Amino acid sequence: MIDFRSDTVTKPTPEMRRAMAEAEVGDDVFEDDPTVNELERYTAEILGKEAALYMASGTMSNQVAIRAQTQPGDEIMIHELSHVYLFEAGGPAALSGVMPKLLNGERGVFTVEEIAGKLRPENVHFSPTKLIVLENTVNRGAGKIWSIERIAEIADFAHEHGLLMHLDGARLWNASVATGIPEAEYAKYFDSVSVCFSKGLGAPVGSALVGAKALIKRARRFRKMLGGGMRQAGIIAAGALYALKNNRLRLAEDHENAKILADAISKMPHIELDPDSVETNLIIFKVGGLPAQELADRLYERGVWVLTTAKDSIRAVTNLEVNREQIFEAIKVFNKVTDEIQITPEILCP
Ligand code: TLP
Repeated sequence: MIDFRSDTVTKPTPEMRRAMAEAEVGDDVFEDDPTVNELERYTAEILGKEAALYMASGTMSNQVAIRAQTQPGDEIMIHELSHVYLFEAGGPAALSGVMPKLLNGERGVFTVEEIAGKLRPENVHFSPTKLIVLENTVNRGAGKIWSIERIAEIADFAHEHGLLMHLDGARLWNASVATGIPEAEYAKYFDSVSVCFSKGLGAPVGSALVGAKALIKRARRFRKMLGGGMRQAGIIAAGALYALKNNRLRLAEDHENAKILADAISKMPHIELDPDSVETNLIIFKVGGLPAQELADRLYERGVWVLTTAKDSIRAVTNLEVNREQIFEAIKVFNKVTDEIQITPEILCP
């Protein structure tokens, strides 16, 4: 199978497994696992922050960030398409007791005006707004990259109004490789940043939350509370460290592959896609003339695995497991499948 379901599907390579097998370990709840400590030090250094905390997942990292920076009853401002809001099992409500104020904006990117229009003044009736959450790149925005200027404007507004900023940077590595803007340059606008090792970088497990020492100390307690205090976690941290050292720059290949695939399929019947909208490794396209699931099933039968994101749309994510040759193979399959589709009257008028 050529697996475009997600960049989370990657498996550790033999070299990564070797690094994991040979990792020095200790008890991380006592903070004496040298591999976890090195991963945290190195991640904080890349992000230009004082400290980092290894987490079991991106979800845990985002949720701990929210818990550590809010009180129950507070409000967080967040885009309606964000992963934290849509795909983290109601975590902000269940774990932090916060009220989400939903923001709009094209492909997951919002403006200062959007926030300003929805920010309510201090008043005994209102839930106090504490945190603005951004996602970069935007998953449901088909890998959209935030412009650094827009982030800076929002950070200025946040500081003027005493609001904190959290970045869900699950794919911040992709944004940096695509723009050449270092991760630390993005991160400097945020109080907390979550990054993932288990997506494009190809590690089997883990994410990290980075920020100031005091915040990370507080986050460590909430991680423990949620059951995320791991013991000889150096075994998995070694995979993350290997990924960070070896797989960041190669994300450019995933981006080129996404571009090649998008250019080709955008010309095919039943597919609606602007190839210029593809900025990183995520492609989301509309399907016309048949249900998206049916197109996904037909692709699957021929060895190309994609996920539907709605009744009429499909996501394809290029990743470390898919090489250039397989991209060309996948294009052939797309060609065949889209050519074969007969628009029957039932499909046109179900
Ligand atoms: N995203 C997954 C699914 O959960 C949708 C995917 O296949 O894209 N932030 C962002 C922006 C993400 O895309 C994801 C995972 C997470 C956080 C959560 O990471 P994990 O899966 O490690 O909890």
